[in-house]
Amino acid sequence: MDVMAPAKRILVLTGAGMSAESGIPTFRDALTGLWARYDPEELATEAAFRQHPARVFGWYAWRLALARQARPHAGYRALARLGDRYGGGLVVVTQNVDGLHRRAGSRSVVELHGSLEAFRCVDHGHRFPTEEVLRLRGGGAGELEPPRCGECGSLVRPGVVWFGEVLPEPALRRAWCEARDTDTALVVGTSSLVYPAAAIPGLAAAHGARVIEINPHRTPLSERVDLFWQAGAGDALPVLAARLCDAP
Ligand code: BV8
Repeated sequence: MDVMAPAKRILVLTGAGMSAESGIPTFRDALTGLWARYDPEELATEAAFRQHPARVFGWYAWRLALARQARPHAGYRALARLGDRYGGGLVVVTQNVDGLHRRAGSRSVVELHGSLEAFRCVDHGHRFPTEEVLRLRGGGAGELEPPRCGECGSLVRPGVVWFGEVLPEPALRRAWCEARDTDTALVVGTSSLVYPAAAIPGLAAAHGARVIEINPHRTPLSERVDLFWQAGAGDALPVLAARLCDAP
């Protein structure tokens, strides 16, 4: 923990494990029940959506409802507290699409992979109201026919970044800049398997940053970090926040 004491700037990179203690399954186990037989990388693609729109849209509508019901746990609140303590010196770069960092009060959040709250038409990007998606009712087996865009009649898709799609340029640019400028990278709840997000800790380290990982399990990043803290986000982050915020 003392490895973080001299931190002037902190880049926090989070993944699905950050939301596990808020009851949202991690990406690799998000395919529970109805979707258990699919590989997430198969469902989280435009091709899968165009081939099986009701299956893919049903999965995202289910995840949106789950995210809306979820409450940010103590680890989220600890990151918001650290954000208040470090002001502009702390940024949360998240791979998650559930919106929980902002709901917990973090003000500097970069959403690399979009948001479950954003829907748009698959062909022209016309925005579609989230509340209308929440009012839809599926035909069973978790499937849900996507609505049609009121402007052009195309299918409506979730506003997330699918595999094979480029990340939003402003978000990616901000993440690269923060990785180059930070002196501490805190990597929480990610399997460090999906790129380009997984390249962020290495970029920070290449520019002299210390890297700390919080995860109950080891990952491909674990042997390259300055400190591997084997713990859940909800346990470790409040302890870290108390140490850094209450220190004289
Ligand atoms: C792209 C939104 C250009 C959708 C997601 C090299 C460079 C660039 C691209 C690639 C590359 N190599 C391969 C690629 C292609 C691909 C990729 O990375 N594939 C992987 C599988 C190898 N990348 C892309 O396609 C990206 N696009 O680069 O565009 C391009 C285009 C074409 C070809 C080449 C390049 C787009 C990637 C974004 C995809 N969208 N999400 C949705 O949410 O449905 S990715 C999605 O999966 C998540 O957002 C997240 O990023 C990822 C899942 O990872 P995690 O968040 O880490 O979750 P996971 O379940 O895996 O792990 C949870 C962890 O939590 C575990 O370690 C667990 O131990 C831990 N944990 C559990 N409980 C707790 C905990 N930790 C703490 N506390 C707990 N309580």
